[in-house]
Amino acid sequence: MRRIRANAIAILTVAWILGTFYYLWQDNKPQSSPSSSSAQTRGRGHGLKGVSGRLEIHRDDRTIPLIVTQPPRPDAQGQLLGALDEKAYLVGKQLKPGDDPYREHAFNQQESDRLGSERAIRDTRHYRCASLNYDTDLPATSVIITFHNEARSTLLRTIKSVLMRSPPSLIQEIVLIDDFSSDPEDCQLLSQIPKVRCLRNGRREGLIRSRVRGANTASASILTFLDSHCEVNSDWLQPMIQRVKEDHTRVVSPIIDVISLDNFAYLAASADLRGGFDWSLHFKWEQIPIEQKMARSDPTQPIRTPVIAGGIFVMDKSWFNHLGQYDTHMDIWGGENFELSFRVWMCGGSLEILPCSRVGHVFRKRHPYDFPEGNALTYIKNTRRAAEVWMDEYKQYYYSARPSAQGKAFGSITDRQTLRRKLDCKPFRWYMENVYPELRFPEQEAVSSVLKQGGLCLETRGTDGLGLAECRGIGANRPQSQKWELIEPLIRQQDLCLAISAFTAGSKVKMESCNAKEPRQKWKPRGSALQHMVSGLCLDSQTPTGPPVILQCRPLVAGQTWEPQIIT
Ligand code: UD2
Ligand code: MN
Repeated sequence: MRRIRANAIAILTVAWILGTFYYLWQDNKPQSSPSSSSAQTRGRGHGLKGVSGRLEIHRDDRTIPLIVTQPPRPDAQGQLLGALDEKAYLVGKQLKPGDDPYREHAFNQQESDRLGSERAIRDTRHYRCASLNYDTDLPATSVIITFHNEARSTLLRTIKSVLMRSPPSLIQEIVLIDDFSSDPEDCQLLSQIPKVRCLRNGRREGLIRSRVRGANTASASILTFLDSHCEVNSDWLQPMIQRVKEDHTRVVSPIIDVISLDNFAYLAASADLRGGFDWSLHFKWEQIPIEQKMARSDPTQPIRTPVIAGGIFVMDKSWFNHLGQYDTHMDIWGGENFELSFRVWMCGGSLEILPCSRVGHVFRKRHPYDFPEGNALTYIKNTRRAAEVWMDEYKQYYYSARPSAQGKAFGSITDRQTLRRKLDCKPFRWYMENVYPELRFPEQEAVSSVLKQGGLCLETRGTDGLGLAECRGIGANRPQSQKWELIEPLIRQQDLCLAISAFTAGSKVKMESCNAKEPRQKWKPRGSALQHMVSGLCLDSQTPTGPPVILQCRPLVAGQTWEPQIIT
């Protein structure tokens, strides 16, 4: 009887230990649920707010996290905030009974106040990040936080998380720029915290000029920008400073986790996203292209991104200055992230997201503050400036996507155009081909036509074949196999594009998956001929029955004469 009891106890003990290990392992292992890779776009009340939240639903979104960032040691607590009376600071601005907790900040202030100035959060990094090593002599940074009427609890939590979760030697200072908030004490009182400095604007400047002011007074050689409602996570800073130290032309940002605007839960964002946009210059998170995803064997590697969200990034100070800081004629909010991103890429730098750096941010659905010139006009002014200076002939797509921008004032851009020339930046076409080839051209540009030669039409056959055949159907009733879209440099039919098989004369032309970056798919019209851009050879039907090839261009030769005829 005793033996049975002993055995039962032993079995239960082993089961309990195994269970505990399994539980811990589940929590720490890389996320594999399908939802973990899906970007979720949050609603946008006014249709202009450019940042969408992204959310990873965790099967184990428990209230008590197992892997948490280290809270500060109790003895370090006293020194952390210096002379600041934290309680008095927070109580000074609490909600009164009956107040709408969302009114002033567009997030649930009551929840934020209830949380206090610090809390443990889940370490959301891939488990492999924890074993990476960084240089011991990384340079220190100036953290720049600009704000206009931020809630005291979120602002203080941002600052405290930086002080608690960064190696102290890396934080040279925290520069707060109070962008003319109603109460100057929101900022002033915080300068009692060691390393924290407070600058107040004498009038509302907007986040762009405020950041430039902060950068100009920064004493460290590396700049770190943060929004005023963030919480940084374990080891957030080292990966970013390391990358910038290795190459000062890199501009790096963390994965931005989501802090719920309702209950302030800290939620891990998907690690498979990068920054993108549409032609109206509306920012969006998007999946990393499949080829890049397949090529990523190491989940701790940086992710190249066409644009950054804008609020959270690290940049070398001399590189920031060399590249022209920001366009200070942009007002209040919006568009500066495109301008900076285009400029960095086109003028010799790069942008990346570092998966081993995580920072939480409260994504909101509306702006809690006013825009003196109105929200829409300000966004148009700022994005028009970005488009006019940087997008060359591609700006026409911006205007077709945002017709209301035409004729709206945007001030003089001479200074920024001079800057672009002085820096000898590459054309926007280069950016499109090398950085963001996945950006589709607007639908309305895709005019369908037939490619006629004599009485015959170019058509596709089988999976990748081509040939000439009798033109069939009238107008929109043409068969799909004879409908072409000429969107420079591609000649496409749905997802397939005309491609040469080799760069030599006589090489066959066939169909393959479209990729605007692929040199074999680049064509341009030359008189009535279609010239392959790289080889300089022309599309030639050779014989009416055989597949087309590329041959030396010979003007007006029947086999090289193609008349695109638009299908109405
Ligand atoms: C995102 C960026 C934000 C900025 C913006 C485009 C993130 C996490 N956030 O919008 O940093 O790039 O896109 O412009 O990527 N502020 C001022 N003065 C103002 C208005 C705002 O100081 O007149 C402060 C504000 O208190 C906040 C920061 O600027 O700390 C960004 O504003 P936001 O949080 O409203 O912008 P967000 O996160 O929607
Ligand atoms: Mn923000």
